[in-house]
Amino acid sequence: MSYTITEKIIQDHLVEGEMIKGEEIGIRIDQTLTQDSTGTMAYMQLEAMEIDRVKTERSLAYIDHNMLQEGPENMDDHLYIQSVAKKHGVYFSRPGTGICHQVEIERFGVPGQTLLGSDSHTPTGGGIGMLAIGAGGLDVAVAMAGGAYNLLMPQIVKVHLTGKLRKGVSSKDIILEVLRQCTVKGGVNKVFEYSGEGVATLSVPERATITNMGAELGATTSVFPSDENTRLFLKAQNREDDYTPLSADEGAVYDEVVEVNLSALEPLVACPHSPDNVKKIAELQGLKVDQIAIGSCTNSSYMDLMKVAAILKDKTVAENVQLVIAPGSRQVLSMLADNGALTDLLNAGARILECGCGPCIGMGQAPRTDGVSLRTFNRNFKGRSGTVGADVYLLSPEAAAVSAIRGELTDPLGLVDDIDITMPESFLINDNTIVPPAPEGEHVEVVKGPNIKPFPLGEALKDRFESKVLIHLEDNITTDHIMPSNAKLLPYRSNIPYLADHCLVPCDPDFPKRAKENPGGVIVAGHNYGQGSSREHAALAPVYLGVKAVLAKSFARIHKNNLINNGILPLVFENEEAYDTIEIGDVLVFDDVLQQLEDETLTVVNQTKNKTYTLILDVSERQKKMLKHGGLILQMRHDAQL
Ligand code: MIC
Ligand code: SF4
Repeated sequence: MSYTITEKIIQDHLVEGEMIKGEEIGIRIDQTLTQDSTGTMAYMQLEAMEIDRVKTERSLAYIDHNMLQEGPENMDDHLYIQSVAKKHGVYFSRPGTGICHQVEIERFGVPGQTLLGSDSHTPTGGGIGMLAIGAGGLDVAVAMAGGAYNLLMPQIVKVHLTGKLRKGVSSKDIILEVLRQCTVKGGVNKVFEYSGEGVATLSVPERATITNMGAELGATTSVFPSDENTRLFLKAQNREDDYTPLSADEGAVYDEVVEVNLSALEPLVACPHSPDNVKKIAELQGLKVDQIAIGSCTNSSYMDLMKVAAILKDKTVAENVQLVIAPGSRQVLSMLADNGALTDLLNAGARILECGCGPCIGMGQAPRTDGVSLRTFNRNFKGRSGTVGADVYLLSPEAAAVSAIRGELTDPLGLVDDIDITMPESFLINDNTIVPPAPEGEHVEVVKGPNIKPFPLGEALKDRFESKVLIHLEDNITTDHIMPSNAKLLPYRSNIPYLADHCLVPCDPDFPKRAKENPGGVIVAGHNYGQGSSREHAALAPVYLGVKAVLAKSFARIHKNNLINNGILPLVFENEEAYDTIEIGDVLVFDDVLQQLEDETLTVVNQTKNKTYTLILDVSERQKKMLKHGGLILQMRHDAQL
């Protein structure tokens, strides 16, 4: 038999089910990661499972999102995570160490292993040959407790890379091209596996840019082979022992093939307000720019920032532009400081931010009213930058740097031919801000600030209920719409009652009020509902508001799991025309629900419109059980009493 990389790693970790495409399997998780804005909930859920020590090979808790600290809430969250991590056997990456995905690749990623992270960009680890998957906090808590991670055996897409990138074209352009071809909903329940002669031309950080932004395809994950470049990267990180070669077998079978000829690729840009709205920079050349932000887990590696520094050396950022740069990790920042590149950036007029997510999640640096911001990030959903009217464009570090000098969107082709940055033979290594857990048995007090409120629980599924339609939404609603995040809201990630008042407000400011006045309501949506982040808050806030079901044309993978884990029914219209006949305020009657749940098809009556709809519940037996109990935690409590 010939196997793909994905199949090889899954086979090595398979603990439940069979590798049959589309069927649920369970895999053993070697490593987990959490970050602070999803971490508080994940660790409260771990505490609820009453597990003394995590059972994974290594688990890490990062602080990278919530770093503005304009009130006590953020640092309270940091201290909770620090103490709970220490107690339960989790390594703690102190704030300032860097963005979880960047640090993970640098210091912890191991080819062939599995990684589950409570952040949708966990697939960054695919750049080093891991099967790295993003999930909701509860799934990560289960993995930390030693449980399997359940997923549908994915379809495998071969992304065949031929040729070699020209100067001025970067790995960001490769993933933008894949997004252009496949769209933000083209990757659901698929793994994108990279192959072809072009792979060897890309370093691990370049590969990580691609696997990182593969999240925007809605994919389960993306993965590169582990080869000589992987070995050299690990060696430079003084981790050569972690290297194992890994590649697909000759004759491995793929479900789809995407072709990208690197030699023919041109610098690209994702236009507002979706990462798949991709155009050639050349077509938009000259667009006036107000702000440029370089960084995020997609493009903040040492090599990315060295390229930027080389382009900016002895130049000045255009008068009309504010340039901000957030290095991905302390390793990156200290190397730039050591070799003088930081001085080049500062002298050009760049503002250096601390190592963290920063503007990517709207934690500062919101653009001006109706401004144009070019960013090397991965998401440009409307309002995510903190300025609702701003237009955010996503592009490579090279394109961002040349645009910063000109003050307008500029195609880097032909402008950066003299820039030559290669991988260093050794990176600067200092893990002193990664705090190890306490030895087993040592007493550690868990510190919980007053803003940390218990997570909400649903209730067991009723056999009959009536629900009002609370909102009617279009396609591609993101979790940034459902549970917005910005400098004002991120401090409340451990306070669902507070956050619930902001649920779906970008779509309809009256939603929270309407939901509270009509408990037990439903959400109606189009395709790809819940795309984007892994934040479980986009399910927990609706739970708090009493939402019982989401009726959609289709769902994004992580959000669908988060709904099920928390007891909300994810129902898909059998006939999409039904979507058009429903309006806000309609009363839907759900009857004989428990039997219909078993049948995976629900007949629901719209009492207001006198219509009947057929809705598909595409879930596994395991998930049916959760839904019946009102979510995994309630199911666990129920099982524990038996
Ligand atoms: C994001 O990029 O949207 C985030 C913020 O990193 C999220 C996690 C979160 O909402 O805390 C993600 O990608 O999962
Ligand atoms: Fe942080 Fe942005 Fe990456 Fe999310 S996408 S982990 S907010 S840098």
